[in-house]
Amino acid sequence: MALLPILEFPDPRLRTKAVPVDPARVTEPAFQTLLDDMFETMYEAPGIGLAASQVDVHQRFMVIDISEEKNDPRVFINPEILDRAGDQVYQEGCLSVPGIYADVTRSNEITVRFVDRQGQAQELRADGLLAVCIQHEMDHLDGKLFVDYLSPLKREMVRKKLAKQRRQAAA
Ligand code: GNR
Ligand code: NI
Repeated sequence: MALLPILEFPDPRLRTKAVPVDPARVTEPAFQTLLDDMFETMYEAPGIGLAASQVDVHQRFMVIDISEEKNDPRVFINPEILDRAGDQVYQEGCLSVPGIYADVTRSNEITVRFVDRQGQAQELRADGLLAVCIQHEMDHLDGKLFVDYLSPLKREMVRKKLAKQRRQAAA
């Protein structure tokens, strides 16, 4: 097991569009180890989701666990949203934009098709926080961050605040 470094805004690598995973590779030990390392990194952070893009792996998959007890690990490989309904507003944060929180409007309910960690195709209807998290992680796979939903002025304020946080951490 290993903790992986998490890329932080405005690192241009976070803008990479991830490519699909070959489903035949999912059960290979190297891929399974990467999933375990991503869960360890997410739990340690701590976070409720982690997209491969955030650890500089530009392939379409993510890990999620929204449970209080951290005992409900979920893997979504090659996720696709088949259907959406309604809107919800949630105050989001991101491990790649540490210490920043902002309201984002997303679909309230989604149906997602994906491959699980056994390499099996699945379909899931999700709502609430799970739906928010799946949509947030899928944005990462397309090189998109939640701060992209803010005005350019607010995003610039976020960039400056993070730069200042880093200067103070280094001093
Ligand atoms: O840990 C996280 N919390 C969170 C809260 C509200 C909406 C989305 C998230 S995902 C985030 C972890 C992360 O950055 N995943 O990419
Ligand atoms: Ni994020």
